[in-house]
Amino acid sequence: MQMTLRWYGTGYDTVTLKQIRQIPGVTGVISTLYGTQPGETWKMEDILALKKEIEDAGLSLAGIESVNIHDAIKIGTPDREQYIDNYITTLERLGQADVHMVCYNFMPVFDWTRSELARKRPDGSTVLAYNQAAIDAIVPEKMFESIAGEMNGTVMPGWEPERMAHVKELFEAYKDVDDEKLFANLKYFLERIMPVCDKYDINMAIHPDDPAWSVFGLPRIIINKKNILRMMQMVDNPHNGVTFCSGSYGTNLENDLPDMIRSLKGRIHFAHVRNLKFNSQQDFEEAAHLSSDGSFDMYELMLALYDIGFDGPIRPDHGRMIWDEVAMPGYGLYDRALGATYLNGLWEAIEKSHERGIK
Ligand SMILES: [Mn+2]
Repeated sequence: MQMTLRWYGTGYDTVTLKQIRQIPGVTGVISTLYGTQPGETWKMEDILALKKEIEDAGLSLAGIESVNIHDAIKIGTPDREQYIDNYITTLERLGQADVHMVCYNFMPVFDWTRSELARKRPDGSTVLAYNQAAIDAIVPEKMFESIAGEMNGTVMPGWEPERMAHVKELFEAYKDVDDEKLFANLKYFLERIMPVCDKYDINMAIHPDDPAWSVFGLPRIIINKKNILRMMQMVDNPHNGVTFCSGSYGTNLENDLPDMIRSLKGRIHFAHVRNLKFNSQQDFEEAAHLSSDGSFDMYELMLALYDIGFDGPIRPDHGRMIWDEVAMPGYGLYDRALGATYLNGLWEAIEKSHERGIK
């Protein structure tokens, strides 16, 4: 595995590449052209400039998170052809620039949902949190306003004001899209892009829906083992793979995370590792990465990744806001650096135990 950190790019991220390079064991970043809109074709010069900036800082561009999917592709309207063509061109250019992992998601309207971006924990740190009753009390059109004040002046991925201004129309456009239609539209998209992925050896890594159930009545399909295996089988190509995000699949306590990892052997191209603390089934908050701070056994997750021979990029996921840092919620430097170091420690211990025949 390669330990990485997500980085939004100069002008968007409060964290610098120099700071990232100083985290022991972090050798790459996962980035994106943050200023582009879903459906836009990425310019070669922009891709190369991003790559050069990262490499000049002594790091590698380990993959893209994300190349976002235009709503027309998810809804399946006739203009999807043009947007898929644009996506293919972007993939082609990424391949030519020697980038081989692309994370994306197939969630309607909202990329991810939290009811709070700065819930205070007993130690004074703040974290993103989800409370179903709070979500149920919000009309979707007001969702953006309800959290905009907690973004610390940043624009959060999937919550771009340009898209959020049209939430009502988006809901209308998705009204005939149910789970089956969404599966069919995903299959159509994947079949169209697989040839370019084969040509340039690009691993597509779908990010699970977060939380892993329907919110505001919208369909959600990348939520559990049954559905993700269905998705792997419906386009049975190793380049059709997943981002294993423990904090997203883990929102549903019925998901057995180590078992899911083992069942996806060979198809996990990217890993997000994060811990959650459940106060009830309907209320959880993002904890520190350490097992004892949350509800997941992080050793078991890392062991499962080791056992399947995972060799892709991995990153600590959302961190707590600590030590008075002001940054994009979930994406500060300090707690993610602690997370990377902890996950590297677990990995080293697992690796050495195996080498010495201790299980
Ligand atoms: Mn994730």
